[in-house]
Amino acid sequence: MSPNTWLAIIGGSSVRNLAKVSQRGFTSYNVSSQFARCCSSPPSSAHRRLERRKRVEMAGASGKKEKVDKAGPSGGGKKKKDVKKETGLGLSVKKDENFGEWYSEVCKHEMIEYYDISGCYILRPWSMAIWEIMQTFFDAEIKKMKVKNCYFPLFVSPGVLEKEKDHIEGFAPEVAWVTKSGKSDLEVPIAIRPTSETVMYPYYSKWIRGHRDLPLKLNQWCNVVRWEFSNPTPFIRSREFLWQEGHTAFATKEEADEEVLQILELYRRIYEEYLAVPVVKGMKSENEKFAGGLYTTSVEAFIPNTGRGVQGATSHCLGQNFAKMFEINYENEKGETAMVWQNSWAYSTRTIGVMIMTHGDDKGLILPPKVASVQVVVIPVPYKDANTQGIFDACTATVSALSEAGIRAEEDLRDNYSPGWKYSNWEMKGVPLRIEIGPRDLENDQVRTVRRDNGVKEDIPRGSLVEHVKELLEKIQQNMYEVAKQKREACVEEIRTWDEFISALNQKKLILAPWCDEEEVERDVKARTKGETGAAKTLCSPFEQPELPEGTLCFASGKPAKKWTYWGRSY
Ligand code: 87F
Repeated sequence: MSPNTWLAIIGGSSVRNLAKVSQRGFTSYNVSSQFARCCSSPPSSAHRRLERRKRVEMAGASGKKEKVDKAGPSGGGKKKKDVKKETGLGLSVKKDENFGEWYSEVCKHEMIEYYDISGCYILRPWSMAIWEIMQTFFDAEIKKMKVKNCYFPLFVSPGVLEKEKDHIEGFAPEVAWVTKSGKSDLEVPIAIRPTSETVMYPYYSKWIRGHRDLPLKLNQWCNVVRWEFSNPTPFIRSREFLWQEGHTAFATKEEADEEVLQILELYRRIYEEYLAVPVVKGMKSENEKFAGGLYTTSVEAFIPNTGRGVQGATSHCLGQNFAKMFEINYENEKGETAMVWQNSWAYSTRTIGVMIMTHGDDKGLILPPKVASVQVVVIPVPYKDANTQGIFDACTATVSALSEAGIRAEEDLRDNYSPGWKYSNWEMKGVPLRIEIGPRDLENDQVRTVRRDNGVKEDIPRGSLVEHVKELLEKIQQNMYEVAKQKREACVEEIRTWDEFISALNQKKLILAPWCDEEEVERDVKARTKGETGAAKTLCSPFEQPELPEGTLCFASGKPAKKWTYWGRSY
């Protein structure tokens, strides 16, 4: 592998482009300009470039195959009619009509900002808060398992990457390299971590000496860089993303096996309990597992609108492959030299993209209460002759009462927006519950609640505000999960023959098929389904297996089936 064949990224040009973008100042939040967003001044070339790239990147969410321009940081791609209509409030496209554009628009309110380097996105506070809530949960859980946090450097020397070249070979085109400092070439180019096995394991070899050094359980919260060339999509596939990566070493395979499943269960909980997204736990096929490991387990989600599966998180048992490569040996109780058993596991900011795709609707985002940084927004509804100050005070008192009870609540007392505009704005941002307070509510000592998930309105006495709101938030969380699960279940199709498989694939189904579990057969299915929208592959073999009657045949090869496996196109 010559560094020349890898991508070199460094230098000042991107920084200069960034400066241009930030001078545009085209985001506007006042009432009059909301109907003419983006259109008030002639777009600069940086703006035009950014807009062009956004169109290419929208195709990513819809799952269409579009390539990122390999030539440079500005991306580019084929020209497409700009379909965005300015309708002022709300979204300009419907989820069912143009999923890619819908996703992009929803993300922009106010989860991400596009950046002038293709495949890179700014995570705004609205999405970062969600990441932090999941992080708090997961971090506490792994600490209960005696995992310790650490931080290893971002840079990888070519030497250690080379050491691991068998497993890195397939990934090599995605490794980004620093080749210069200022104007001079570096003597030795330095890679930017795409994952940290090669960064961490030399030190595992140094730190693990005797059986008392085991188990070693480390985790780091960090960013990684993978220079992808296809379908950049906010959160789902970006060139830099945030994740946690856990790397553990044990004396026995049994301990490693047990941890793989403990971690996978935490990933299930993140999706199902926090993000209200149903997932399937299962085993990856030989083709789809992490090549450097022994076996890979995953949680898999499904996006009904595009008919695509999405790998939610992975928990790998690495076996002793890396221990061999990096000489991670220890002296066991009998005084013999033994090799460690290792695991690695990760979930990333992709989780947020899956959540947006699952729950969003034609009004915008819908955030599950457990991850929403604002769970309740309180909006005053003053009328001409009403006691405006009294209404404002009631709003403030409501927020205080909710906040004291540990509910994340905010008031919107801005006087330059109408209540109707505020309703739409907070709906677009996905706040799970809205409270409206008007003159009649003040008279009746009540507030009006409006659920974001189903629009149901209710008047509740202020005396029981906190209990009611707590209950409502729990109901919303539960309902979002149930609705998402029903939608996914409606897409599952159990098939037995090749014709049924193709028909289900064309209908964007999540296919459950009896399979012989042979690598060659999966490769063949991929080749036979390759087309515009990407090939079908295995997603996982669910741990919960339906009964497989004796004599059931593989849908693709006609050989005896060994297991039920989920198949589909995927992100
Ligand atoms: C891209 C470039 C270089 C994925 C890559 O899943 C290397 C890699 O090793 C690479 N993309 N991978 C596999 C990552 C495996 C593993 N690493 C630790 C995980 C969990 C956390």
